[in-house]
Amino acid sequence: SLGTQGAIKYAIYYSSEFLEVETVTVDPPKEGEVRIKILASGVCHTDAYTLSGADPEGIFPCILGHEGCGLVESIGPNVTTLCPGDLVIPLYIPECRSCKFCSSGKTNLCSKVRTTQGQGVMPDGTTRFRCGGQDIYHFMGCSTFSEYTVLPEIAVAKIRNDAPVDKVCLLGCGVTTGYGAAINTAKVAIFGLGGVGLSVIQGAKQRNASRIIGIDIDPGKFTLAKQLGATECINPKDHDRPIQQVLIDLTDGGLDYTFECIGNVQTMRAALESCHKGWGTSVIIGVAPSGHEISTRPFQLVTGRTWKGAAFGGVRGRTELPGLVDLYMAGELKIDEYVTHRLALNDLNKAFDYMHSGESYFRQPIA
Ligand code: NAD
Ligand code: DAO
Ligand code: ZN
Repeated sequence: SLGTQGAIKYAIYYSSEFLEVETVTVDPPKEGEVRIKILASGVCHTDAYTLSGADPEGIFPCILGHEGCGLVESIGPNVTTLCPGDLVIPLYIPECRSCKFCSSGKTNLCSKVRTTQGQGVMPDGTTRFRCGGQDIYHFMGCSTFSEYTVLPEIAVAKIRNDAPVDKVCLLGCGVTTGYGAAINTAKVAIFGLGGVGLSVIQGAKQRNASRIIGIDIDPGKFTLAKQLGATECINPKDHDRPIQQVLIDLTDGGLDYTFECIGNVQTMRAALESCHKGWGTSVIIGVAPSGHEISTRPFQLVTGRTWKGAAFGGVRGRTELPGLVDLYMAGELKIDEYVTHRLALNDLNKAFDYMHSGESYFRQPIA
């Protein structure tokens, strides 16, 4: 229920091993905050990872979800950039435009609310969710698996009001993460053809890459990868040699850029070692399980390869998401192709089942 209005609404919070639908009170926004009516949300591996209990930073009970879209329902005091009725995308990386990181012009990793967000609370140290007299924590500062949520104004991207919410919600994480990370370049390889990898393909195509090689152990992903711009696809299981060797031979010495979109430290190594000597750059996008470490021979770096990474595609959410929505509306960025199932909030556990079973996530043919 809404703190001030008493209407009954449902939200979802963690309870042992699955998600439960409960009635949750969502308090009104405090100073610098907005309350959002969530209209659509994607389901991402990071939600599943935290739900599984393997995430050492998971704080429970919480409301999961971080890939959403909705309408501003009400605003707290001193909110100047948003009004009730604005269509918005919540941001797990905010954009305050004043911290050291925002001011640097070099990164999107705004630090303004970093500490409290990691603790599952709002910037004033308290939570806006309560259930049965108990405080419920926020997740990634977003908690989009709820009919209402509260975010700081600096963590909300206002977008055009005519965008379809069940599509552009995917710009809240996966699509932006891949699309934003792509760079002007010639020859690229993408390891992992899920939502993130497919979006790197779209970004590479838009930036006129001459050769876009998709790599996945599931050939069911190749049809859509090619449809979105991959010039060729490779299944490492079809080869006896390590995939880096296959790629180096295929590309006259290696790729200009490679992107790891799996979250596996072995493929991170393969992606680096597939880069061309002297200039190749490998970008880590996949999130590896807690405690896993990357390795390679240092000579790989001595001989001019660069190893780097990006979060949320390096995109500054408030400034850049409206433009990505425009690209989608103009037909230049594909999102519809990624939507495999539509479920009601009550069926959220099914959405996780689909994701794990591979029935979802862009596998062709889709049942
Ligand atoms: P996904 O599971 O949909 O896609 C992963 C793909 O990798 C699958 O198609 C799978 O078949 C393939 N794969 C698995 N093992 C492989 C191997 N050894 N070799 C080749 N292919 C292999 O995942 P997604 O939603 O696209 O996300 C990809 C990664 O990006 C995840 O680790 C996710 O946590 C991460 N991510 C990072 C950010 C960020 O900001 N850096 C944001 C969102 C997601
Ligand atoms: O500023 O220290 C920081 C961390 C910012 C958050 C980075 C999140 C990157 C990956 C998240 C995966 C989301 C699905
Ligand atoms: Zn900042």
